[in-house]
Amino acid sequence: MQQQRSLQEGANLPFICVGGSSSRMKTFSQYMNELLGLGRATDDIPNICAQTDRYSMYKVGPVLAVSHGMGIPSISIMLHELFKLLYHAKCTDVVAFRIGTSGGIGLKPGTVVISKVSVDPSFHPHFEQNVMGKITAYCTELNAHLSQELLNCSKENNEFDTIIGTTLCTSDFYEGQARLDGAFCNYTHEDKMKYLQRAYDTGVRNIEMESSVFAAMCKRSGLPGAVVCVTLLDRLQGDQIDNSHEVLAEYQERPQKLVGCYIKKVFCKI
Ligand code: R2B
Ligand code: URA
Repeated sequence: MQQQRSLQEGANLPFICVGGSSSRMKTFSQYMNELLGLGRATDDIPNICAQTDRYSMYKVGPVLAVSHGMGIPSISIMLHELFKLLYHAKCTDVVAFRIGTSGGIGLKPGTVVISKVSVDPSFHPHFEQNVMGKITAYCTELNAHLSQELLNCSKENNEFDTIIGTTLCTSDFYEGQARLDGAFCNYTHEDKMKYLQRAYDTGVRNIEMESSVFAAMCKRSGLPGAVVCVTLLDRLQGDQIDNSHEVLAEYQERPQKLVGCYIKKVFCKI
């Protein structure tokens, strides 16, 4: 029965999971293989996009895990190509997740933030797409039902703090996120703290670099989408990520666990 189910769901690919790092997406596919009892040998899940350096792609049963690199342009290219692939493969009822890392604002490091909406650096809830000099603003709200289901998974597991909050999406890690430790910095510690406080006051709880276009493209294509990112540090306390490698590795498993829990629940009901 389990085997039959996995074959059926393999033909239709309901769960798209994207994340920045190629190795993290490989680990995620191995984790999902175990969690869903798909019975593949761990080292027998190949990168099916190995011919290109653009991204890595791993398929296990109903899960397609794809890496997207860093920043809006990088994820945008991958999502265009992925959505075309889903269209030509006639996939239906697809749900999309971005799992990743972020900087927290006023949160204990290791807290997982499920994005309610992604805002731009001026705190507007939209993604501006410039096409031939004409700017169109696309809505960046994430799917509320899916976000709530993910939060429920966290409550059931009760392993780490998880909240639903606003996510700030920037085009730069340093000046774009008000860091003081980049190569250039024309503002003061006080300016930085004012900006981060303003972000917090508008509901922003974490900062990362891809959620806006992910949210906008999911909405445009009608896919329910969720963004689940762990916070690696509290930006109100500093700019540098200084936890040990082991601690950071454990933090990065947290979004995978939440999304895995949700997928398992849905998969086992099918
Ligand atoms: C989180 O971490 C990366 C920057 O270090 C970026 O891709 C993101 O969104
Ligand atoms: N990713 C970001 O974009 N910012 C951080 O501070 C940490 C991870």
